[in-house]
Amino acid sequence: MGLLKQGVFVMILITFLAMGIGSVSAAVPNPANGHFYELVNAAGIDWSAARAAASEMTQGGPLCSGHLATVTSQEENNFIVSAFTAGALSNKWIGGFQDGANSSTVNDGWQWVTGEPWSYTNWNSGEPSNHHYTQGYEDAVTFWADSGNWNDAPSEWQYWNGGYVVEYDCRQVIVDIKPGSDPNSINLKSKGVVPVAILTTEDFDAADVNAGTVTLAGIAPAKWEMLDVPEIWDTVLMMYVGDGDLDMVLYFSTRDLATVLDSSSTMTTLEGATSEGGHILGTDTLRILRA
Ligand SMILES: [Ca+2]
Ligand SMILES: [Ca+2]
Ligand SMILES: [Ca+2]
Ligand SMILES: [Ca+2]
Repeated sequence: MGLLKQGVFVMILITFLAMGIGSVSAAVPNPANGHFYELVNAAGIDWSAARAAASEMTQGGPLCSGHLATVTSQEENNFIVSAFTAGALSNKWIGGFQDGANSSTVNDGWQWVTGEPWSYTNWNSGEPSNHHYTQGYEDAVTFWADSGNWNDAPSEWQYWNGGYVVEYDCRQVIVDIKPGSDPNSINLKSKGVVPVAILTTEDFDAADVNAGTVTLAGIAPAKWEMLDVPEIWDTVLMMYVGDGDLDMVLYFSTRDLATVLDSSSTMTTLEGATSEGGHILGTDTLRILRA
């Protein structure tokens, strides 16, 4: 590696470290709540930087942004430990903290970054301790070494084996109402069906969607199939063509949609789950005709 290349490599490394992103595990879905979890190894990251980095991360798109994991039940704690192992979780931050007014105390004012109620706890024996109060109060939660239990630690601490657990409430997918046509006009008086595609992308396979769980504006599809929908503009053919990957196409009865959409509808939401139980979410625009 030449000097210049080395310099570029170091700069890239520094950029990654500045973002608080070291090695990131693949997101693991928890079928119990549909949320996805990632363990990020980021040596030397303090709790506030981890909180900021987690909030910048997304799962598929901005509708599904991350936050430091909020571990609000024994089931959720068990899931995280089984997904990543207690050893790998040692000294990794999660989303529990004390605000400034309560940071000098042991038990008061603990809360979650999402505002979810603070009720379940999994403190290691003797924790929370507020032990290192001279080095900044112990006001943030990490996993204790090799146990899956919790420790309160100074939020300024930068563990050599640090990092954090990110939780996403969903995974965003790309939804295309009436693939190959734009705008997505829907005539609510028609008796046909509206095709709606969930696109396969570089990091998402639409075949992983459990079609039986999908709804559009709360409506279940009449039928579905896998096919490669027109999605790329071909400048030679002057038309949209497929990209070679199979997408999921779901067909919704216009009469069913007419019960929930009206002439003011300009956007609608598709929801569902993957076959592994992760919650998926996507939106697309639409234009209602003759409503
Ligand atoms: Ca949670
Ligand atoms: Ca404290
Ligand atoms: Ca402690
Ligand atoms: Ca495709």
